[in-house]
Amino acid sequence: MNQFSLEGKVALVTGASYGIGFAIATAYAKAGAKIFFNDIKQELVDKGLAAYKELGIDAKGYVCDVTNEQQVNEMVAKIDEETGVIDILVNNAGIIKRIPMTEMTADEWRTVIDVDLNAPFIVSKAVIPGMIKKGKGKIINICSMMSELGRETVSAYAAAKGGLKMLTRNICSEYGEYNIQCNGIGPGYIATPQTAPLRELQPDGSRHPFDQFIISKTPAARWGNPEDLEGPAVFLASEASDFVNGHVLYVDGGILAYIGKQPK
Ligand code: NAP
Ligand code: GCO
Repeated sequence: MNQFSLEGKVALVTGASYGIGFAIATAYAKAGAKIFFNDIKQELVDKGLAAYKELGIDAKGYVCDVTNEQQVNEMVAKIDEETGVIDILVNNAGIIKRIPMTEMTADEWRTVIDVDLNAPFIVSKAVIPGMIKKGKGKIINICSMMSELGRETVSAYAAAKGGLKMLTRNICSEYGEYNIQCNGIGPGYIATPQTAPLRELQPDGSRHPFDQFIISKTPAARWGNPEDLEGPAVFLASEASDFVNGHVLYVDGGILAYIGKQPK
């Protein structure tokens, strides 16, 4: 049996109407998994369904706010009833607010922590009992460079993603004995709507200063694409990683290993 196959597996990828989640879910479908995803708005779920259909993927979409425990529990129960226990959970849904910390309100802070850290707890808590009953399961948390590094204006996001790295290790520690593997993927700087403001062309047509900064900090000298995450995500969802647990796999083109290109 191909140890990278996801044939017949039930995969829930949160926030996967587009972006990184969509790419991961698409890769899972190509590996044989049944795809379930959610988004906050019906219009985005519909947009996602159409995009999956265009690729020949018969995904199922739900309107569900991952910070709402009742909505999450109802979604997981529906998937369980209609198709079966969730084998693979990807906690992908996430937001960022780029505000200097001293200018960030407590409510803005709480909103980021709620989506990026509390929600992975809520969704993981909802799926783990079924995985225990089934005797196996895979949870993949989408972490970040900010699970390891800080930078100006992203205090809440970095705190959340740092916490998500430790939640990953704790789920590994607490549920590894039930043959549940919980790992993280730490994408580098990926070209999605979330990072579009950092790549906007300047009025004079030049590249955004942050864009140039990331190019100088990445040995691969390019932004990542969502497709760069597909192989690592399939690996962590498959039997090939059954003895990999509590690990964050950084898919960053080498950023974390590199001091950065010296200015000419
Ligand atoms: P994105 O383009 O902004 O997509 C995020 C997705 O999450 C959207 O579908 C969004 O739906 C959904 N979402 C947000 N809040 C939600 C909620 N409360 N309930 C349900 N869905 C919700 O982001 P992305 O770049 O694909 O990033 C996906 C994940 O990767 C995030 O966790 C992000 O932190 C992480 N990440 C991104 C990068 C990068 O460079 N892009 C790098 C490292 C890590 P709506 O459109 O309805 O809000
Ligand atoms: C930012 C970016 C990053 C990326 C990602 C890097 O403002 O610095 O949005 O946070 O989204 O998390 O791994």
